Parts: sequence; structure tokens; C-alpha cells
Amino acid sequence: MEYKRTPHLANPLLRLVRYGLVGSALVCLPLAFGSAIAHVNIGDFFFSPTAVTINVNDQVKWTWIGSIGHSTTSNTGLWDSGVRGSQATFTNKFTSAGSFPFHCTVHPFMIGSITVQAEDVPPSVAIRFT
Ligand SMILES: [Cu+2]
Repeated sequence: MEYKRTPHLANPLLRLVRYGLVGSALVCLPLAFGSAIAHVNIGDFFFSPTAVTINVNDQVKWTWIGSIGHSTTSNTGLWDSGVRGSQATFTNKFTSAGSFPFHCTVHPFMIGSITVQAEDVPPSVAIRFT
């Protein structure tokens, strides 16, 4: 019996389109999960962790775990939770890249920083027909 090549796999252009679709599906996969939330605990006289790195449009959620009042307050006025107590939470979304230091207004020696990286840019693909 003579072996016949499958036409759609034999065609290089269709094969390219096929791989292209698979590739773009992989690139788009992280977008399907949406933005992420990073967690920072506010204890008595510390933030944990003190440094967090996220992507643009991710959120940071602070959770008060200590027994006295603290705040998460942006050094540049971008957010201010106000002074809150145990088990309170505060969430801020970061929509631009940069470094965003913060502190506690009650205890200015309590400091932390959020680093926001630019979103991953999907690779562009050029198909040249010759
Ligand atoms: Cu404090």
C-alpha cells in the first residue's frame, strides 16, 4: 500500500500557521490567569517581606498580624491604609512600573518597598512570503 503524505502537514505554510497558533496560545496563557496578588504581613514593628517584586497591574495585599496599630503608607502619597489593627487587610493595585517605598506612620522605622516591573511584552512574529 502506498503511503500518502497528509496534505495539511505537508504544506509548509499551513504548518507554520499551525505552530504559530500553538505558540500564541502559550504566550496568551498567563493573561488568562489575570493579575496576581502579593501578600505582605504587618507585624509589630516589621513588614514581612520588606521587599516585593510584582508586575504592572498586580496587587499587593497587606494583612495586619500584630497586636498594635500600624499603617502601610506610600512614601510618595500613592496609598495610605490609615492606622489599622489585628486582622485588618488593605489592598493596592499597581498600574505603573517603578519602585514604591512605603512605611508605617506610627513607626517610621518600619519600611518596605514594592518593585513593579513592566508587563511581559508578547513577542512579535513576522511571516515573510517570498
Ligand atoms: Cu507600625
